[in-house]
Amino acid sequence: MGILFGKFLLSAIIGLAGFQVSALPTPGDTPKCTTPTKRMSWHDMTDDAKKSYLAAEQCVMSSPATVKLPGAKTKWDQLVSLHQIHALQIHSTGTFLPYHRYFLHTHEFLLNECGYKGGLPYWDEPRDAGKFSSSPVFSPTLGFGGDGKGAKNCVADGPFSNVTVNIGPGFTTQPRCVNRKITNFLSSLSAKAQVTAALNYSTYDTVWNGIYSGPHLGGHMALSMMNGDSITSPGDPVFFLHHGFVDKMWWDWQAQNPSKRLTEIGGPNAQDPAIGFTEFPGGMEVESQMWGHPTAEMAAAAPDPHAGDKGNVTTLGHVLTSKGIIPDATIADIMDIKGGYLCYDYV
Ligand SMILES: [Cu+2]
Repeated sequence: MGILFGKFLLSAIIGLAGFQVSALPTPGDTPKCTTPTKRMSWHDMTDDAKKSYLAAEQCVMSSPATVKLPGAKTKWDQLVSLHQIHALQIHSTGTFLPYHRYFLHTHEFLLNECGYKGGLPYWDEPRDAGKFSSSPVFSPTLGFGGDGKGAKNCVADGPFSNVTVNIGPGFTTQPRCVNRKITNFLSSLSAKAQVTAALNYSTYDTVWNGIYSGPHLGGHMALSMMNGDSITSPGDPVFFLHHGFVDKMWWDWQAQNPSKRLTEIGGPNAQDPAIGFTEFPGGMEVESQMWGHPTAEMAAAAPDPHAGDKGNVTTLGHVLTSKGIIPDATIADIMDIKGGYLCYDYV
């Protein structure tokens, strides 16, 4: 009787302990994604959703910085600065797609802090290919304002006409306006045929560059955000709609073969000095004539491009950082947009 009771008590304790252990989060645990937020094209959002997104973006731009980053005065500057210090490791590399996915997530966190509760918008660019300037994205009332005006191409109408960005151009930190220059004929590079061609590659090693050099670059050329500055283009909030589309392209490719493509990663994790940005000739040193070199403070803030990789090839262990705006993650965490760490879907 006593032994039996003892055994019962023992198994009850083990059971209880087991229950407690499984109820507590353990390292590596990610929450389940049960109700993914919907990321919609700007075309399809309600007027109220557009207004609420634009208001939150204005709030991010007028909120003081909370994390120390070189030259950053506002939360908006923090985002631009993050892109600036990472610029030579997240473009023309295998980390291009994962870092920008994490970067959108960091932006989403700041929008949430400013009260925006909907899913991030993206821009379904093929719908406007060849005629970007007539897109609803550039509405002065329910969009991002129109084409830039004057010698500096400053956006002159809409919610961002009086915004100052303190990061850039290149590796400098000088106050300037939100600016863009739309070129309609270049926006035909965002047509459906170009997107299909980019997603036709069968391996990650080839598709990242198909997207990067194809519709991604085409959009940047057609919009010339922040004077076409590769280092600080996120200063124009249209960047985040464009990169929402870039992220959607990667996801569409992943979803064609999830058993393989939710874990497939590769490519270099930093620019080759002899090549630099693949879209410009001459290599890093020649290209630095366009945007200078990172200052000592920027170089010190830039993360180790090999962190988590044990070499110069991008792996699932690669560390993604926002320097404390949100916690660091690994590429493994962000591969699945409905994996738990991330929880959204494109509709
Ligand atoms: Cu970028």
